[in-house]
Amino acid sequence: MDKVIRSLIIKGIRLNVTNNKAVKYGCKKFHTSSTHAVELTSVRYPKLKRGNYSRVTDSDIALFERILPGAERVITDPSELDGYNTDWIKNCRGASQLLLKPKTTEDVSAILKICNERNLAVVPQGGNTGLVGGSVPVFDEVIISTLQMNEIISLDELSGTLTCQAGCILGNLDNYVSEYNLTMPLDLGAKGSCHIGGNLATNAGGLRLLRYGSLHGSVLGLEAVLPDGEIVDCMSSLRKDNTGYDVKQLFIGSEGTLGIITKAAILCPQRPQAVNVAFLGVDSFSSVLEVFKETKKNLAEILSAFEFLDTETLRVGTDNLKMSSPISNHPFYVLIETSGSNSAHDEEKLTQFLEYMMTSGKVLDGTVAAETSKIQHIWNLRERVAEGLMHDGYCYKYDVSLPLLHFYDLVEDMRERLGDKVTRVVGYGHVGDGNLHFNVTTPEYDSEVMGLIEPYIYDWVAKYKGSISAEHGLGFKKRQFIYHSKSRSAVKVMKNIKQILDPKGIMNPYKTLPDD
Ligand code: FAD
Ligand code: 2HG
Ligand code: ZN
Repeated sequence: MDKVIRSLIIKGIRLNVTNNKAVKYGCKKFHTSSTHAVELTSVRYPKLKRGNYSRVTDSDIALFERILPGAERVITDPSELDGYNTDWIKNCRGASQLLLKPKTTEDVSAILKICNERNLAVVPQGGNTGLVGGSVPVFDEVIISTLQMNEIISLDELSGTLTCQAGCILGNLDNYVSEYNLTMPLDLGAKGSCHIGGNLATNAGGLRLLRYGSLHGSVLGLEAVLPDGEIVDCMSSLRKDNTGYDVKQLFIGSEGTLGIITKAAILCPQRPQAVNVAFLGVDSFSSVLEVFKETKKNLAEILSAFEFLDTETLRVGTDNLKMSSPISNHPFYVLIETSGSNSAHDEEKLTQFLEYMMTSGKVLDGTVAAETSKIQHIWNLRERVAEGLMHDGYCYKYDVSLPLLHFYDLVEDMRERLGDKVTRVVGYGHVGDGNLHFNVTTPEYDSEVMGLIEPYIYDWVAKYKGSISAEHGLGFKKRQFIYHSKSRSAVKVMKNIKQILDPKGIMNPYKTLPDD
């Protein structure tokens, strides 16, 4: 035992707010490489037909220039548009010839009114970090970007309610509220680029959903503009408000298909004063589950994240991003984060827990971060997987909810099915939320590999009553498979709502809802 236990470096730490900010809340901006190799979506999906929308004319552009005066607000230069036409994961590329950058809700309203009257299709875009092709045009939709809608409007310190425009970058908001000892209720690897409006539109989950719950609970108020330009004001900041239907919820997770979110009021929890991160090696996925069960039992009130990576995922960091692993190689790794208010108490609890897990043989090796840089390093191994996978070439990305008992069977089954046709098959994600990130890579897009993955994977997930999209949404790429996870009656209600709010279908067409 003692060999194994000796390799556990337990050094509890106390992170003050400043440390914590430096470690977890740095705002890394993503730099995307050349988009030239990305095939146009309309070419890759030749059966998809452009809707019967108008095309942008010179007089439309002149009108938009009058609504959005000043430099850099109406973009028509094709080379500048290229990055906005292409998604982060380089799977989808549209051919929009016009990007608009409103600053205010009124700007958005005026733009949409014209688009609706002219029957011009639009795609709302935040930080363009979405992973399902929802944020870029499929054909030539007008891109409406929230890049210039980045004002923090107010912070009510007493209630912890932050009110801001939709284009504020998540990491910037977190830095801002940290000055008041508050934290944003969500955190994700794309925090340096993604906008809060994009987070709401995708109902993003992220690394702390286990602790703070989904955005459906944290958003107290929301403002959105409907396709006809009408401004829907649901900007209440009350915790409790049961006056009829909760209209704001409709926009959370609607992926830009119902309207453009322009403002939000978000409830920010108290920032934890003590944060510890453990990185553990285990021998099997059933051990990951054992550790999860024990973690909940022993660390319940201070647990803030429970993530796992398989050994191939860790290699993405070590091979592609040249990062080092803090522990020796194992089939699976678990990342546990605790966040509390009493450092000594949390440290003691975590130390005792890990000692117990090591002696019982459930954990083979582990380390607890003692310094800021080490905590950052451990989180990077997890948060930068999506970035590292891109180094392999093309990435087939899946984000599913599954019952934990069948969680990893999917990865093993697919690995066998795909054999040596692919570079890598990886499984990782938010075990604590029952959310598996399953990714496959090849040097370039391969339709044979795609044919082996889809629809097989969706049938697999449906068999176990999982969800084909746990947190990334349906966007362009998954919408046709919606019936694998949603009943016909529920989709019918969705379509009825879409018809009422967007009768001309100009809002983000070809996304979320399936074709009839
Ligand atoms: P975009 O990508 O610009 O848009 C996403 C969708 O929202 C599109 O359909 C778009 O039309 C719509 N939209 C954007 N802004 C608005 C608006 N103001 N009004 C209406 N519709 C709008 N997701 C998770 O859930 N959890 C994670 O842990 C996670 N980690 C990620 C890590 C990395 C490295 C990356 C690249 C992505 C990750 N994502 C994750 C994906 C995730 O969906 C986004 O990062 C984020 O929520 C999207 O925000 P965005 O501003 O980039 O939106
Ligand atoms: C994460 O949790 C993101 O890191 C991205 O949701 C997942 O790239 C992925 O598959
Ligand atoms: Zn995720």
